[in-house]
Amino acid sequence: MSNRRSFFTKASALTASLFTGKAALSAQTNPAPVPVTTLDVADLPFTMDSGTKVFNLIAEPVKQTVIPGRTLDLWGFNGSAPGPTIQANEGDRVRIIFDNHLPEATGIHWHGLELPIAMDGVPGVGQDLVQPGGRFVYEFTLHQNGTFFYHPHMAMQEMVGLLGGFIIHPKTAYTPLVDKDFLIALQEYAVLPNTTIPNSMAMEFNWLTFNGKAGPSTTPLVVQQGERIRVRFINMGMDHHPIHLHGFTFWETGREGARQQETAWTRGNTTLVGVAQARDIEFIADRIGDWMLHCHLPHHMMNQMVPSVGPMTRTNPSKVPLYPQDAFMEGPMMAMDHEVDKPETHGLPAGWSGFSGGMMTLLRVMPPEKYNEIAALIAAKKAGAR
Ligand SMILES: [Cu+2]
Repeated sequence: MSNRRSFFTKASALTASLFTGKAALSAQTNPAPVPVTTLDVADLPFTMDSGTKVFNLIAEPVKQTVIPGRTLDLWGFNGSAPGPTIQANEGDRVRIIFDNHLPEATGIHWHGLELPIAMDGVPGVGQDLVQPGGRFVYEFTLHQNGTFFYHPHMAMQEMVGLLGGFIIHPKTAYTPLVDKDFLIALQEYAVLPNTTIPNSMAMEFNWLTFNGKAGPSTTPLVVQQGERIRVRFINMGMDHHPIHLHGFTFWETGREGARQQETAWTRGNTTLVGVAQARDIEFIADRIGDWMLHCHLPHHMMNQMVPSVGPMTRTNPSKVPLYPQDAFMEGPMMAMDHEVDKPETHGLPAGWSGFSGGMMTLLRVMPPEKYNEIAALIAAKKAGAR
């Protein structure tokens, strides 16, 4: 009888995990939100001062390697573009000490936050410009929760890398609980041949990035089968990006500024992340595989899309009348498996990297033993880096 009871207990637990993800099993014991992971980008550290979280944010020129061999001269924050992710909690008082190490004046806008006008970061309206070498201290209380971001309110500066995520965790975790929560910042750059500096006036872009990396340099999202996953997207650029996930039908659960009530959730496999918008999607990773997650604009799925650099043409087009003559941008000759090798790419089929470019990454859903193998490799790499 006891065996039978335990069987039913296990069976109902399994059913629960299939429908709501593993996290639901611990919903009553651990309602705290999981931290957000921004792959390839650090979190901004903070210190405490009498109950206030104090962050130091520095705008500065940065070298950002988008794929091996292509390092761009961008403007970013604290060494990267996008800048480090700020994570805080609803109800927190935050102080952000902002230093301008750029060669021109700026100010930082907290995109979507409801705060006093003097903290809104619009030079000439709510505050004076922060001059090169200057400092401005922002301080406000967070009464919202959701996916936000920060950027200068200076159009051309927005086009050369100055963006960062600002996550405000709710007081109690959103339900159903997720096991993993990722942030992906969408940016695009127009870098003319023979330069490493983006042309901020251009309307056509050749470097399309997830968290400052173009495929295949983007780090895959590695998750364990059965986990409930949230991915948040933020977009700052000139284009709206239809972000498509293979293999799963997700719920869109949040937009810039707020989590949506459950009755407003929509299902889909592609979410259009417009300029200045955020989109949160959630799904249960119940299907093993290496699934594509990418912007579906064809020119945003490849690298170096500049007409004057000598595109690689298809083989023997002249033999086939009306054969498309344009470049093909993926294939074995584009592979760079070794150059982008990291724990998260462990075990991918040889040559995989020839088929990834631009705003593209992989969602790797793994059975426990393979997941643990990669987790061990990641831990070893971190230990080696210390
Ligand atoms: Cu796109």
